Formats: sequence, structure tokens, C-alpha cells
Amino acid sequence: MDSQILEKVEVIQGDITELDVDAIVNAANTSLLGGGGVDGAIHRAAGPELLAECRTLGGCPTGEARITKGYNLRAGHVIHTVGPVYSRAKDKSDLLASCYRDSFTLAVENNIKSIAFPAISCGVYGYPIEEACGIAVDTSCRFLKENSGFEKVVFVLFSPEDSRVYTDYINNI
Ligand code: AR6
Repeated sequence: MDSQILEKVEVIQGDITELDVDAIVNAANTSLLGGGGVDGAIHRAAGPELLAECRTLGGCPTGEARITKGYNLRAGHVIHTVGPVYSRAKDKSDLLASCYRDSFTLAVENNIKSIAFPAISCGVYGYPIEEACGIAVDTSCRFLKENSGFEKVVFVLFSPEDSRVYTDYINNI
């Protein structure tokens, strides 16, 4: 892999709501009206105006993304995407890749140059972290290759174990 691309990819263990990037990505559900996990944390940190804006969006299908402002977050925007439920979706790897691609499309349209992703679908939705990590990193590197003006992709993992999966994968590309 081109080292100039990997220089733009960072792995952090921590809480995505604290990230100082142009946009953080939310692992939402199709209602876009909040939930547990990272979705709950983002809504709590952003404040009630986020839910008010989400109500105007009319939901989001699995594999797609929608954008809102970031309100009380340091990030200016939140990109809400809906990952596949691992045990249910037939075309889960395509749907998961589509979450990342659609998030990047919205980023470009909104002049966003740095973005932070959680491990979409890897909590309640049950996607194994090793499989999801490959899709997340490969899709992001492909995007970075085609969009040289984009500055940074940060993967934010909650646990040290998940963070190690990402670091090992990237070190072996
Ligand atoms: N920062 C970074 N990562 C986090 C944080 C945080 N603050 N909190 C949790 N994670 P999940 P899903 C990690 O369940 O699987 C919601 O209820 C977590 O450890 O949040 O896509 C939605 O409303 C895991 O690795 O998202 C949906 O109904 C990863 O984020 C449903 O859950 C994703 O876990 C979506 O499920």
C-alpha cells in the first residue's frame, strides 16, 4: 500500500464523541432516532438539537448515510449510517462497504476533509470485528487513493482488543 495513503489513516482507542475532526460517523439504525452504543453516546454528547434535526430526515435505509450538524460536539458534522445486522443481511459485506462509501460521498459533498469512524455494525449488530475491519480499511484506502485532497481517516475503537485488530490489519497491508 502507498505510504502516502497510510499516513492519512489513524487508529485511536477511545470515545469517538471527543474527536476533533470535520465529521464523526454514527452507527445508527434505520429510524435515525437514536439508540444505544455509539449512537446513544453521540446523541448525549451532541445534545437534543441533534435528535430534532434527525427527525426531519425520515430515516435511512441500511447501507446508506445521512448528514447533520454536530451541535455540541467538537466535530462540525455527524454522518449517520446504518450498518447491516450480521445474522440477518444476505449481502452484508456489500452493505457494510456501502456504509463507508456513502459516508465518504457525503463528506466530499460537504467539503469535509477529516472523518472518524466507529466499528460500524460490530456492537449490537454482531459483525465480527476481524471481517468488518478489512472492509472498513480497504474501502477507506480506496477512497483516499481516488481523493488526494482528503486529509484524514480515523478509526476509533472502544476496546484495546478491537484497536489491536485494526492496527495489526493496517501493519500487514
Ligand atoms: N466511541 C467509539 N466506539 C464506541 C462508542 C464510543 N463512544 N460506544 C460504543 N462504541 P454499536 P452497531 C463501539 O452497538 O453494532 C444502536 O443502538 C462498540 O464497542 O454502537 O452498528 C443503534 O441505534 C462497537 O465496537 O453499533 C442501532 O440500533 C461499535 O462502537 C445499533 O446500535 C458499534 O457498536 C447499531 O449497532
